[in-house]
Amino acid sequence: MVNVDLIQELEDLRREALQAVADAADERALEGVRVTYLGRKDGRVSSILRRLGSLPPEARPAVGQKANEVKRALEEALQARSAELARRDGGTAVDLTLPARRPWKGGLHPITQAVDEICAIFRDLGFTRARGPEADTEWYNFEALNTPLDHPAADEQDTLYLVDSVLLRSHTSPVQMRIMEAYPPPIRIVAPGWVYRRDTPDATHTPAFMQIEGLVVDEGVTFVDFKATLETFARRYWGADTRVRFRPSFFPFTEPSAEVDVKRVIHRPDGSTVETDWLEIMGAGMVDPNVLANAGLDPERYTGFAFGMGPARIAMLKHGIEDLRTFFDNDVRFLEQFAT
Ligand code: 2NM
Repeated sequence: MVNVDLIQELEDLRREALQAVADAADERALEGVRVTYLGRKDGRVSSILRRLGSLPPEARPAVGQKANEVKRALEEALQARSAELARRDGGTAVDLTLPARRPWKGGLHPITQAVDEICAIFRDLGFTRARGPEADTEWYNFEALNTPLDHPAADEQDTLYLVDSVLLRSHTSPVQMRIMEAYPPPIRIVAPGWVYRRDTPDATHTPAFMQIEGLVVDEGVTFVDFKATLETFARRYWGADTRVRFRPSFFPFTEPSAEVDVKRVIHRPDGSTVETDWLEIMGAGMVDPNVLANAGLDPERYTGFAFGMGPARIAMLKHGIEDLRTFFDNDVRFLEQFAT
């Protein structure tokens, strides 16, 4: 009779335990169920198995078999429910429908982007990209460009000399001098590159900075060509509705000289527009006859115009960046905003 009672008890235990497994709301509750029925010390199925030895011998096989059957069924149910809970909890912890976070693979520096955009516009206008040495002589950097060595621009205080009469170029104009010497007109070039000045870094100065200068020399080049070319550039870069203004200025190597300013039209998302203040984007002018003569060109036959700008300044205006130094901190959090 004992074995019949125990077998009935095991059947009841199975039903009760499987229900408890199904009701377990989380992994903790499930572990509670496991301990209640299968716990090594006081588990209700375990203790029946432990008591097997005290049963009459003829009752042992049937009770043992039933107890093991219940134990296996319970173990399977616990495992299945655990997997089910993991799937459910996994589903709330990780939203598999979110787009993956892509690692940043790098991008062109915002100054490099500005250089490329500016050069691409001049390329459409027939200009070639030209390069030259970053260390050059006083002749190419100053004297040939109509800038005597006692001129304030040539002051040793402002220039990084390497050895006597050899210095880090303070502008890319020496490139234009070398091109004029090496190639006959017509000349249409842009010369982007690093230039160096003895400056203390602040929000608007760095001792090394990127410059783009341009030069056009041919027979019959006039002030109209000069204005039209730079106006076309400004409108292509800043937008077709940009206003362009030429303000009288002075450079040793151009006469007359001008500062070129733009006034941009900002288009707001609501369709309205607002104009910016006048922004200075470059210096420019008609090439001084002395400069052409220094390059071996006949100033009676040839005329030309030249211009110079700082792509970092252009990038600052374009992106609303306030401090030039942020371009050179190499902080990826800053730079990755401009990656395309
Ligand atoms: C500027 C402004 C005005 C310039 C002049 C020359 C050269 F070589 F033809 F004389 N190259 N670049 C020039 C003229 C540069 O930068 C603000």
